Amino acid sequence: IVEKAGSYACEDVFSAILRLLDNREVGILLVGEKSAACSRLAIRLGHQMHPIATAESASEAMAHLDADARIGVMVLDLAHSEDGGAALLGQIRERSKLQTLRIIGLGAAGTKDQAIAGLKAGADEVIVEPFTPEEFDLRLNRHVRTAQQTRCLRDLAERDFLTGLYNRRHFFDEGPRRVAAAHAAVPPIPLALALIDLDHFKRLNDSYGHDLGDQVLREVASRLKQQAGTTHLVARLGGEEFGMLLSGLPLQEARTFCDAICQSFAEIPIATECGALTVTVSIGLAKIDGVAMFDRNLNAADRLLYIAKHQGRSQVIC
Ligand code: GH3
Ligand code: MG
Ligand code: MG
Ligand code: MG
Repeated sequence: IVEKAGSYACEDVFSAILRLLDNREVGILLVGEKSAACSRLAIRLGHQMHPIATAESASEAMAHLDADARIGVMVLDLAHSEDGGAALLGQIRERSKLQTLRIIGLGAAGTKDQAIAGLKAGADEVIVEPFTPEEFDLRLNRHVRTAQQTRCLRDLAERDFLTGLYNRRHFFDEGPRRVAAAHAAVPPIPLALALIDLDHFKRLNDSYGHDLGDQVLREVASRLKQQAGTTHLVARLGGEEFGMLLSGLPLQEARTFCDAICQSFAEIPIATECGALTVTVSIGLAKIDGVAMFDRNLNAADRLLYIAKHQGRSQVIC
């Protein structure tokens, strides 16, 4: 990003980044005003579909960070703004989701004060000119590795091992956050909570074995994930029970959405090594109507699920 004097050049910084791109898990965001350099990089990388993004301003940087969860490391030219990036760093560190973003500040020679201000504002480290490409390479590499490890630990904490869906812990963390945000929105965003339980799953295990049961659970999870898309939050809450927090759907539309889920399971069998098996689901669906009511709404959905089971399964009760 910093193209002028010093014992390194923009090109060296870029080639250090290029060497890291084998691992596509961690996206890198470059923030600086040297637009010519940034666009040259973009052109070079554009052909290769690497998760690299460039931004010239703080607002552009925030937009990238909001839109692309793969970004794990940010390289920030501290001279990109009058305040040495302090406002951007502060804004980033305020967001819970961006607490673990690794931030490397780049400082011009003779700007030690700015470097310290950058560290105070939230940069993990500041590299001050002059530095060699090798040094930059080593430092960047370390941050990318840390970002990978953090991501790995986060996945272990919030994902379900069998299906890869979010787990119960994450559902109960993220659910109330989404409820609060939806209530704070103007106008408020309607939410509904669906509890989805496989019908007679024990029989399937008893007839075909636990391994096949696992295989079916993975396929069910994959379908639910696809149905939830990026709008709705889906998690495996336990055994053969899944939760879905539906955003932006009033109860009647949520009902239609859940009916479609129910119907698709009844109509489309799951391909397994023991042949095509039809697995139906029952759904209890409750409207969410209070910020601090996540647990209570889940209980309501659970009671409705119980009714769905007693009324013959493969149906939605709301
Ligand atoms: P219902 O329609 O009333 O929900 O009947 P069900 O048989 O699905 O419900 P029940 O609660 O009686 O049994 C749930 C079964 O789910 C029992 C258990 O063996 C199975 N199960 C739970 N977790 C797993 C898992 O991780 N893998 C497999 N293969 N089976 C699981
Ligand atoms: Mg049960
Ligand atoms: Mg069941
Ligand atoms: Mg169950």
